Formats: sequence, C-alpha cells, structure tokens
Amino acid sequence: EALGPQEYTGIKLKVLEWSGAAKEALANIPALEGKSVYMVAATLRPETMYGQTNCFVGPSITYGLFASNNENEVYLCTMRAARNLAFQGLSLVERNVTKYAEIAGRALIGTKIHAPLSKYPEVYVLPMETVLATKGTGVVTSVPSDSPDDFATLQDLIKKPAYYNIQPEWANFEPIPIINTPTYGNLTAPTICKMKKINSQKDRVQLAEAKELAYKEGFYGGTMVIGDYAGLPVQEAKPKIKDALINSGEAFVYNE
Ligand code: A2H
Repeated sequence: EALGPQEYTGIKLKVLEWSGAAKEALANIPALEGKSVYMVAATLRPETMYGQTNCFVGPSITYGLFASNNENEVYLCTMRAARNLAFQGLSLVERNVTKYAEIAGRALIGTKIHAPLSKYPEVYVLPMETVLATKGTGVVTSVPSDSPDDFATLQDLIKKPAYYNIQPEWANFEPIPIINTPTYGNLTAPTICKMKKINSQKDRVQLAEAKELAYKEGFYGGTMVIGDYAGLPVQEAKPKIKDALINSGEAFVYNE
C-alpha cells in the first residue's frame, strides 16, 4: 500500500440502461430526470481502458447518486468517494455533497454501460465479492487482459452464472489484447493466471503475486498494441491516454 496520497484516474462509465432492480429503485426521483448518470471507476491503469469488458461493484456495498460539477451529470460511487470528490471541487456545490438516491450494489448488476475507449461499445455491471468500500470509488472497471483479479473473477462468473445471479451473456466478452509484454505475450493476466493455476477470485495469495507480476511487466516491459498510441511503450502511452480521456470529458483525476 502506498503511504502518500494515491492518484487515480476516475473513469466515467455512462449508464445506458438500468437493470430491472435499479430501474425500480430509482423510479420517481425527479432530480434524476433528464440527467446522465455515470458510474465512476478509480483506476491506476488508464492505458488499459481499451480492454474494458465490464465493470464490477460489490453486491453488499451501498452506493449513492450524487450531484457533480456538471448540472447534467450525476455520479454514482460510494459516499466516502463522494466526500473526496466534493473536497476536490468535483461536486456541484464545492465541498458539499448532494445525494439524490442510494442503491445497493446488488441492484446495479445487469446495468448496461458505455466504457470509454473500450472495443466493446456496451458492457455490463457484474458482481465482485472483493471490491473494498474503503478504496477508490467502490466501482472497479474490469480489464481481464491485464488484471489478474478481473480475469479470475470473470472466470468465476462465466462458470457459475446462476450462482452469481447473472445472465451468462453479461459476462460473455473475450479479453482484448491491448499490451504486449516480453514475458507473457499480449494477454498478460490470462497467461499469468494459467501459469499459476489460478482458478478463482478466491485464490487470494496467488492473485496477489500475479497482480504484482502483471503490473511490473506491463508498466516496465509493455508496448501498446491498440489505439492511438499503438507501438509506444506503456510508460510513454500512459500519461497521453490519461490526458486524452480527461480532455474528452470521459475521466478526471481523483486523489485519496
Ligand atoms: B486497476 P490500489 Cl488492468 N476494491 O484498474 C478493489 N479493487 C479496486 C478498488 C476497490 N474499491 N478500486 C480500484 N480497484 C482496483 C485496472 C487495473 C488495475 C489493471 C491492472 C491492475 C490494476 C482495471 N481493473 O490494479 O490498491 C483497480 O484496478 C492493480 C494494482 O490503490 C485499480 O487499478 O493499488 C487498483 O485496484 C487500485 O489498487
């Protein structure tokens, strides 16, 4: 864990269609009418956003819908993150949190979203048991090509959709090659998970090791194979992709 402040990129995942449960929970809230809702995901790896296949929420986490600094946009994240956003001047009334509604993560599952830069124009919200309410925004965007946690969790969901209460088609998105690495090829996380025989999100010890390997290899040895910066080393592409997302209004800097 970093001791100093951690700088994340807050990725804005636009809600295209609520799940049935979310539709019900959020009906009749006049403040939401005519506004776009964005689930805000905190990531350390903005250069991987081309490979988003879904987004994860903690089923037992309570989320809120909050006023943002744009009157047409509402942000969905934890209350804790909303306070941080407000403090950083990203809320409607500076340093003041305006909450329009609350919703359980469980009710968000199956919501259809647009994830910026992803090769898949529409992806779904899925459950991840290990999302921490105490870190980031409580929303984790999923890049199974480069994140062992995301890959292992998706494998669980694909194997047991009924157990996890999802429709199989919500998880039916193949990992996309976005970064080539000398040691693990262009699907780093699936390759490492296979090598370490990681079968589930519950393999915590091996996953912690896999995460470390994938992160180091991707950052120091990786080359982009997709997007405007294809051919560039990840270290060079990362700040450029981050800036492009921020300039297009699809992301912002989020510190905590
Ligand atoms: B990363 P750190 Cl491709 N609970 O984004 C659990 N995990 C969370 C979280 C939460 N509340 N909030 C953010 N995260 C994840 C991309 C990614 C990430 C890739 C590879 C590695 C990786 C796509 N998922 O993280 O504890 C988010 O996943 C491994 C370090 O602050 C975020 O970046 O160091 C990362 O963990 C933040 O972790």
